[in-house]
Amino acid sequence: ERIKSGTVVPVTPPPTCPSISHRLWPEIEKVVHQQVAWARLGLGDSGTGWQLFAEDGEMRMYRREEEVDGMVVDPLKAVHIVKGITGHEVCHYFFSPQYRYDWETTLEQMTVLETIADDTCLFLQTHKRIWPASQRDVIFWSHIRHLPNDQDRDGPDIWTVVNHSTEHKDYPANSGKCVRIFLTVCLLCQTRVNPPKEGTPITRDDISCKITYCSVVNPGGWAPASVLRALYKREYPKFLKRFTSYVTNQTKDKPIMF
Ligand code: 18C
Repeated sequence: ERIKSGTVVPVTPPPTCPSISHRLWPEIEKVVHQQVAWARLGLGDSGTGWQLFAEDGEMRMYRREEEVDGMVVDPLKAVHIVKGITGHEVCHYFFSPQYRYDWETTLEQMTVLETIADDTCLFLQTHKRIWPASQRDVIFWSHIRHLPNDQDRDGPDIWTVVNHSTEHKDYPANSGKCVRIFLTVCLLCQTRVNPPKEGTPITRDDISCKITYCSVVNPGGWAPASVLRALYKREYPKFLKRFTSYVTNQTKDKPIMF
């Protein structure tokens, strides 16, 4: 496909070495396991401790109010069900650098610092500044993974993307105009298929995707709690609605990617 003029094409360096021998690999394995387990727990049986702060159709967002040294680090858990798309598709568009400018509205600049493997990249991102606070940047590894369902034969497979902050010797934190934020994000998706009439192929009307999005962001420097919580309340629903609509639009005329 020809690239339209004016399209920003991110430069993605080729993989450096097999991911298993990469310095970050033990941490990636550990954090992915922890995050998947945490996301799969959902809200627990009674949702105890989680405060609903945004709701729109099938989407529900919950937070726990937490502070570390006076800084808001509220964990967030969101659940959404979207018809017509698969978990593989959702994770593909969330992970792949070439789509990020299309849906990430707070992004100013994204650089792929390293391609660790086809399923693992290291990103440096700067985000839009909110006056009068300092601009924020973040360095994180991002890993996409398919978890086949080997426990429950009727249960759906899982696709996940985990993003987790890390360091990079060439880009020390808080050395320029930006304050470094620290984050852990897990997007976890399960595809449900309504079996179509015998002999007819599965269409997008037969599928839906249950999405769980968990995040913890440390803003890095002090910002008033009320301002941060207002920002979360506005930006997280905006992100999840915009991103899922984007995936729906991107995939509607394409073959289903299971
Ligand atoms: O998970 C998401 N995106 C991934 C791919 O980009 C990845 C990165 C997440 C970075 C999130 C940090 C964004 C900082 C934004 C700064 C504020 C910009 C607001 C601009 C308004 C015009 O995992 C989806 C992420 C959805 C982000 C929701 C907003 C989260 C706010 C975090 C606040 C951090 C502190 C900002 C300090 C501001 C002080 C007033």
